Amino acid sequence: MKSKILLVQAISMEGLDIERVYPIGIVTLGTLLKRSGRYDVKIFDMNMAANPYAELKTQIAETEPDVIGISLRNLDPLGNRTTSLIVPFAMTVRFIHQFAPDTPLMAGGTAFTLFPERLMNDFHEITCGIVGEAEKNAVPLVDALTAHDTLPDLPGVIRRDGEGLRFNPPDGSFNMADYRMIDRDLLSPVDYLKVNKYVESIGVETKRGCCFHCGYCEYPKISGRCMRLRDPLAVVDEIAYLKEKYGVTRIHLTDSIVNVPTNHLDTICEELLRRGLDIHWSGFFREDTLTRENTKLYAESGCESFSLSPDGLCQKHLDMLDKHLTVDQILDAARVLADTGVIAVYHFLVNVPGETRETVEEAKKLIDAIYGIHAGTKSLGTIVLNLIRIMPGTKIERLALEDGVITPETDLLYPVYHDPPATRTSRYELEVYHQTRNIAMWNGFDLPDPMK
Ligand code: B12
Repeated sequence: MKSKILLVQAISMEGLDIERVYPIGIVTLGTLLKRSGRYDVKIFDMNMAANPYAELKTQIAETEPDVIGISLRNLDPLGNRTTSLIVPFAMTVRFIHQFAPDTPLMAGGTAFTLFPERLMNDFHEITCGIVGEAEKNAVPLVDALTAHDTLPDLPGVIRRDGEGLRFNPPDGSFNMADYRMIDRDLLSPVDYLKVNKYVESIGVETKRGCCFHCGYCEYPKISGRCMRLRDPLAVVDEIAYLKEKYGVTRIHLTDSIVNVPTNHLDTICEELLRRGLDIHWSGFFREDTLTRENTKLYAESGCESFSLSPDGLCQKHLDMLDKHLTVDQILDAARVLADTGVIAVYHFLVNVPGETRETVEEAKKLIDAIYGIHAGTKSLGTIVLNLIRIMPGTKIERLALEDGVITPETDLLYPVYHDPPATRTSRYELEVYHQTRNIAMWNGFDLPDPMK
């Protein structure tokens, strides 16, 4: 007889009006367990439930699981907000323990991966966890949980050992050439197709890992620095299947950076065109590999929004953030993107280490230049200005400690932003500056020359 596994996607957002995301991580885990042939898997996404805690109780009662898994995707909503998603996670863990006190509870997901030891120490209800990807360790771990054996010390597994913890760091060694399309029948994408206004709720992976070293970023910690690629044709097979089986026509390619290496994305787009797959897609792009030819290819193959995260609003900031990018490269990319007519959205960071009156004025020049370039085709979706969420182990954490923005006692599990008081208002000044231009662009207002 098969053992029963209940997988729970913890609350990933604040409020109900926020854009939802199909939980590809937990569905990947469910697929691995189901394909082992030893498990019946049920997935419950609390984000789609009208009354998530009551429905969780019902799910546990109906399933009577042998093991429960909980996925924590997000720590907090970012975007300068101070709400913590650890709060609903804590409540969920406690409810699970109350309704299924003897059932082993296994945790995982991107946010769990960022604070595994801390979360295991804070929440004793969690039996064990997987840090990073689950492809090579989930089945042996669940086998041991169901057999009541000692848990295996495989890379990525964190478990209790008496009063302490044993943690074998992940090695990111899963070869993405071996990736098999996940079993979305475990959680139908159909319910996710009508819930959002902007974001493509259905994600497809084309690769894992990120080779860049941006000073604030945790992506390499989550999936490694080596970019591991899926077969581009298999990616298109998956997109075609999603369209045919579930009617999915809008897809987010979930890679850290979708257009590096460039030829990988180019092959995917050429194949989308060759098969005449009429779908819309988006992803996060790096600026310095965008050309007139490849942006045209991306647009023709269905790219409906170019998301960019140049981050630095002036050269000094770009260098400090280790972006290995120049202001000119950002503007060159803006020009080729604007010519496609497809919406571009730029994400920048404000009040970063080294913010001064001069950097704020430089930032205004870059904002003007971007608006100027996109004005003709009205292709600037928006500019998003965020503070840096300080994460452990990053260059920004080190600088924030040196500058006294945080102290060694500052608890980074909960949202802490780099926002030194002396330059705190630069964010609002730049927000007014860009929003005024945004409204003028979309409504055709004339603006006085900002330089006068
Ligand atoms: C793609 C992406 C998006 C896309 C999603 C589009 C879509 N339709 O899917 C967009 C741009 C919309 C987005 C939005 C947001 N995102 Co986002 N996103 C990502 C990104 C780049 C990839 C996530 C992904 O799909 N990975 C692929 C899957 C297969 O991997 P996985 O989830 O890690 O799952 C594996 C393992 O974790 C494990 N696993 C997963 N669950 C479980 C459970 C158990 C029990 C076990 C054992 C194992 C396990 O097994 C899986 C297979 O190996 C990550 C960063 C990254 N590099 O991971 C950020 C990331 C997850 N996002 C993040 C955040 C914060 C957000 C937003 C709140 C940002 C915002 N303000 O809008 C929103 C929230 C949206 C929502 N409703 O949840 C943060 C979360 C950490 C944090 N700081 O809180 C990350 C880590 C980025 C960051 N800034 O550091 N995101």
